[in-house]
Amino acid sequence: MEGLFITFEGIEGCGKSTQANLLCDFFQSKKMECELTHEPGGTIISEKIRKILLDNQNKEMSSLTELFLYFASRSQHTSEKIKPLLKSGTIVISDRYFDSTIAYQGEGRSIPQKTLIEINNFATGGLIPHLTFLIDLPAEIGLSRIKNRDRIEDETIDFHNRVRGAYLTMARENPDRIKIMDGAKDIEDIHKEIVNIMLKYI
Ligand code: Z5A
Repeated sequence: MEGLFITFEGIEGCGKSTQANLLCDFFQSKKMECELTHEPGGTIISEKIRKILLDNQNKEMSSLTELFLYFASRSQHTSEKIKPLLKSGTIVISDRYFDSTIAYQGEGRSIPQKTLIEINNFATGGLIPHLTFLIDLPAEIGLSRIKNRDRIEDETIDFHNRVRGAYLTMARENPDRIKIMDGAKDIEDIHKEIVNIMLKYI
């Protein structure tokens, strides 16, 4: 049986890594096979690409270089890790995936969405998550939770607010796949809501 592909999305500091970890622990406590991964990264090659992408010193990186590095990381990640795990029936939870590209490179860097969707389909063979949790939070609160800011976190509040807006638009357009969670609630409360939604899928 094919596994489940679940992604967590949101602006930085929204709490998605915390929730992704808790959900994976929940599945494992129920003796279900679950693998936690993240983007950019997730494989040895993709982690090397991640270092280039997030390096604070790479200020001169163009928007298109950035875009193709995210896709290179994702292409390797899906072919080497995500697809084989799904094929073996494992639940795969990824901290960020393609919706991040629509939000950050589409809205944040003004690259047309149609182009992003086409390249993404080419890079991943059209792999779409079964379910996505968008942990929604105002940019000011998210950024205040982060200690060491990387190249993208260093963008302006306006950039991060536009990214948040793009996520909310995507969630409204894909209500069956993308579930909006209130990131301002307590960690445990958000986790319980996520588990309740998950119970309908497992
Ligand atoms: N990016 C892109 O541009 N295009 C793409 O296609 C992809 C990514 C895939 C990756 O950064 C960067 O790449 C990211 C988007 C871009 N941009 N930036 N910057 P990353 O992977 O290094 O980091 P991140 O994904 O942005 O977020 P993060 O730093 O890992 O934070 P988080 O996952 O959202 O939050 P957290 O680690 O779970 O929590 C942060 C802190 O808040 C921590 O101390 C928690 O204990 C606390 N926390 C969590 N939940 C709560 C609640 N509910 N209340 C209070 N405190 C909380």
